[in-house]
Amino acid sequence: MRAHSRRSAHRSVARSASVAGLGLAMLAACTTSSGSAPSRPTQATTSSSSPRPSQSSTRSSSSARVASFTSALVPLPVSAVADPASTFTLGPDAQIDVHDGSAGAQQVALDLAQTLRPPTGFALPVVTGAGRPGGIALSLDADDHSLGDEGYTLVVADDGVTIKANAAAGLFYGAQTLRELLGPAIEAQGAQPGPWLVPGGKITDYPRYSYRGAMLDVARHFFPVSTVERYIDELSMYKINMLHLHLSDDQGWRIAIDGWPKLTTVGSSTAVGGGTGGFYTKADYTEIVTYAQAHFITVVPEIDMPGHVGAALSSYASLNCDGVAPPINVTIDVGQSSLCVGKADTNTFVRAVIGELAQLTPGPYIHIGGDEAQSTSASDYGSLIAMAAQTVENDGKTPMGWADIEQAQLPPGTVAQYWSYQNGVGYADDAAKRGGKLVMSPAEHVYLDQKYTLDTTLGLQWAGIHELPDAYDWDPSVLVSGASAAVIGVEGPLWSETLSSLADIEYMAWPRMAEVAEVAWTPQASRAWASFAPRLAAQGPAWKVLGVNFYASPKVAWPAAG
Ligand code: NGO
Repeated sequence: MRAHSRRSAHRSVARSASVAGLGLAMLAACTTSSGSAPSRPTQATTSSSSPRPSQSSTRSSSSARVASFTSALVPLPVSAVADPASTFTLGPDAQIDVHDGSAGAQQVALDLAQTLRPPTGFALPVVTGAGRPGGIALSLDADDHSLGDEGYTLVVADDGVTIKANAAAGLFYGAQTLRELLGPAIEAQGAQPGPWLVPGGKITDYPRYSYRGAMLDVARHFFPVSTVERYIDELSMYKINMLHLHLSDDQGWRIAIDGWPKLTTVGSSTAVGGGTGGFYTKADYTEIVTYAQAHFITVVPEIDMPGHVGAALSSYASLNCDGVAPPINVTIDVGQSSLCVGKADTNTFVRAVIGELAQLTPGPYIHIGGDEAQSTSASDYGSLIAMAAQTVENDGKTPMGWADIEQAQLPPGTVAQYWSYQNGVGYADDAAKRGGKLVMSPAEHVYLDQKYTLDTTLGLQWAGIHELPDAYDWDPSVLVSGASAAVIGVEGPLWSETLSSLADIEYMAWPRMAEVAEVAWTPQASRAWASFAPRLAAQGPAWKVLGVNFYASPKVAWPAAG
């Protein structure tokens, strides 16, 4: 399957930065770019297990790794009951049984096999059947409504692992949990010595929120398909299910639109600081969408309007009120561009772009931006956003926008993305009152583009300095009082004014995106930094094996190089 070969390709690229053997030695976290701040003002019910006795001298070296059932799990499951008397050993004759042979379960089984085969060196055939002792059984007959479409149960016994779910997404998430239980060496591309032990117990798990998102700004700097797919690989390990792509801004337009060729010949030609541009062809975009789907991630495309639209204004003079196309503004100043509202060409443009994106996008949402339109009058803003949102609705999708869109008349189901700037709370309150939904991206917690410390070379700092645990220590349901029922989830935006490579993306995203993932998945009552920090530390060795350029925050006791 295509997704699998892609994943392998990315993993081998990643491993070129890795190290020999188990790949567990420290990788220096390096950064390559620098940036400056814009002028924006600041404003479980889980049970623990005791260490398992090692069963042989060869296993004793792994006993620490399997010491506790949940010690490596991010996000923390809803319920995990250890069975210290049991241990499953994945052996050379193991097979992956797909109980009902359905296509969705088959896809998950093949994906899991693709991950497990290189490090184990085992054949791990995927077969249809009821589950043979010594193997991994996947089944879609969980028959438990409380699990929903994304939940799963995972039982680890001496004689096998069984993952059950109501839908394929749940099986996929169960498989991600199994990866974590197997330990970091399972992420390696080359054969590892094993043994492959899984601590015994039972997990019952399902997400707190249905929208668990990451945003990638591919407009300020363009990132190729392979980089986006690599980020998808990483996000999917943490049960993230939405990828919001910020496809246009002042500095660049990043998707081909039929009938508007200058958006790419002109609008995509550069990036922040005058750097190299780029754009996705429709085939590229479809490839990203398909790759994301194979990882149970839905793409949310964003075209920002009526502000943050400089690249389009530079491409087509007719979109400007004075009929003159300005040069592309490659600075990171905000609020200087606006579509010419009311002009026939503007309406034609907005409808064409939304229509094509709706055609290309299988997911339910089209994001229309709507933030920081400081060069648009209030009445123009209201009419443009209302028209764009209605166009999305007419095209069969649900409109989504930064919470500022609450200044306009919106279709009832429109999703507002709270980012806590200026009147953010007021807008979020308005969204809840009109019966809309909210995705929470408070800049002071989950803006992954903000610096970790004053010394961080990459990143901005208008929303503060975000060391750990800033992205972890908050509750999405209480930021806007009275709006908790409207909250459908959480998203970690990664703006790219200062980021221009995969290494930059990874450095700013990890470990903070893992914090966001647990905020979005795990019940609030089960979350505590003291429990999370050691589980986060356990991700470090896996990231090193995968070659992920994460920030080794001093707030976490990362395992020593081994
Ligand atoms: C703001 C702004 C973006 C910037 C980002 C940088 C929103 C919604 N609009 O967030 O254009 O890139 O901050 O942190």
